[in-house]
Amino acid sequence: MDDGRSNKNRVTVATALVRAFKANGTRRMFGVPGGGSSLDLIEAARLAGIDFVLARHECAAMFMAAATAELDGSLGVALTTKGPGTANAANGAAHASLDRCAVALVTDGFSPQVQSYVTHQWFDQRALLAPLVKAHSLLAKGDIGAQIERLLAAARTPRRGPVHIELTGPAARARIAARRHRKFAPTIAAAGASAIDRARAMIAGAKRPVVVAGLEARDTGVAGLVRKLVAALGCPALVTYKAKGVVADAAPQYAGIFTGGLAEQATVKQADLIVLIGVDPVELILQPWPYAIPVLDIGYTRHPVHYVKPAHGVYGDLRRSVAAIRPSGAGRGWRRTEIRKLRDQTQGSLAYTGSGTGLTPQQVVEAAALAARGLARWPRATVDAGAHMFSATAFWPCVRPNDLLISNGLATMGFALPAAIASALHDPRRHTIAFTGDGGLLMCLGELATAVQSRARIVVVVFNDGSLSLIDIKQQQRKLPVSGMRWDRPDFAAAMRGLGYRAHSPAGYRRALAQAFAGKGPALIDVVVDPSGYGAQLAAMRG
Ligand SMILES: Cc1ncc(C[n+]2csc(CCOP(=O)(O)OP(=O)(O)O)c2C)c(N)n1
Repeated sequence: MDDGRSNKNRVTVATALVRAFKANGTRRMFGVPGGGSSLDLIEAARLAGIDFVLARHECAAMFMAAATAELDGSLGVALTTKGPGTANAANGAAHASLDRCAVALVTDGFSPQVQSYVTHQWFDQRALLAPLVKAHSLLAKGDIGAQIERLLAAARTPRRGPVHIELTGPAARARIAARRHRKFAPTIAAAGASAIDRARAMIAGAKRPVVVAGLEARDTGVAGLVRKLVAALGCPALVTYKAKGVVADAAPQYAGIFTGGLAEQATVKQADLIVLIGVDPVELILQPWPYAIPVLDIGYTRHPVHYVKPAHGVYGDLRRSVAAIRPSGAGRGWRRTEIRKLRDQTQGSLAYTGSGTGLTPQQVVEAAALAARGLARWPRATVDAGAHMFSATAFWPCVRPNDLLISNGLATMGFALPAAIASALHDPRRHTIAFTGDGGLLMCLGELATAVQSRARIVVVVFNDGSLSLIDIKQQQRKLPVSGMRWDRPDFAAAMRGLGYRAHSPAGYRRALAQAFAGKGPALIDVVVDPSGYGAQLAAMRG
């Protein structure tokens, strides 16, 4: 804190903080500001060359920060005011926590002096966010520079997650000694040689191994090694939703998505060893582990709560672990044709026939993929929570890691649009297509204005079924009367007047896609979909 020494070589806490962000790769911050520390941070960021993107809701700002951290491996940053802004950000903090995204959430706070007489907007912000964040600081006392480094290290060390900085205006403006912040690189010890040897022996002894790649396998340097491993083993590779693209959909080994449900069981039940690479148990659905097959678990750390007790675990620097497992013989028990058949069978089980009255969700995704073929770069997809998610994840092909962004650990609605905006800002020359239900879009509709203002190159495709379908079908499965699930289909295209195209027919949808991809800014296609096949699809996916 300010000890009265000369101001030479001294900077405000706000400046020190944004410099540390910048050293950790931050290029833009997202948020909805308040009148206290937010203003100091925005100005310090401007001077440091970090853009501030004004979101319309703090939760969306957190989703944008989290998506940015996933895409460029940097530190995502969001800022909010105190009280309502902090409370609004809480669901975003839950997403960053359960989807393992390195994010600094800087909220305004109340100084002890103000707290002595104020109750307006006050609640214990630290306590609200405590279960969601890895670390917290007021940055008000002690060695502030060291605290900043500790916070950023906590956010960026696997399992990555959010940290909470509760910064009052006076604390942001206090002066501290300037220091050089460096990019934090987590030091993760390599797994022991004997653990690696045993893993190698298990793989060599397996005739029909199957590899399941999870969210940690997206990390730089890891995905390429996973691809080499499955190619050398010639075995089926499944990916979690977040790991789509770690093994490309077009790869001969690609066998589909792994959720812990039913759809993948045809493949996995034929294996004699399940090799989990970077799978975080948060990625799997609420069902017990269905296999009695031995599991080899390779990851950064052992997860204390897991669906399965692995026969063997290799924990440490993931890249080095996967690199060290050089298989000597291929998984002799698998034939390529067999893997292709299993993949087709799994995809086939998710096929969506519908009632013939409108576009099916599968058609919506496949037509978008067809229209995207003409583009110079394959678009990134973002996907919301809901029944449309099954078709979007199964039928949208991915080439590289993070070609598809999704909230899976938290599985929150209202994610796809903000994540698409972050994706477009990260990669302005590449299109992003946001697949969302009408319910999810209604939760973050204001971010369409953010998309327009930031000229984000996004195409929002709304599966407009006038219903919270995923819950609607669960209500029907329980033979309960339909109640509390449906509304009149909103006319989103009208809401997006001047940008939107409403599509009732396959031909109308194809025309809209062509126009949307040809445009430079955001576009929205409001597709009237037939929801009649969701029940069968859910049963095929999860059992
Ligand atoms: C923030 C939030 N609220 C509620 C839920 C529970 N939920 C999961 S899917 C779903 C329905 C989503 O409806 P919609 O966005 O229209 O997509 P659809 O299921 O119709 O494809 C709900 C309510 C959730 N996951 N996240």
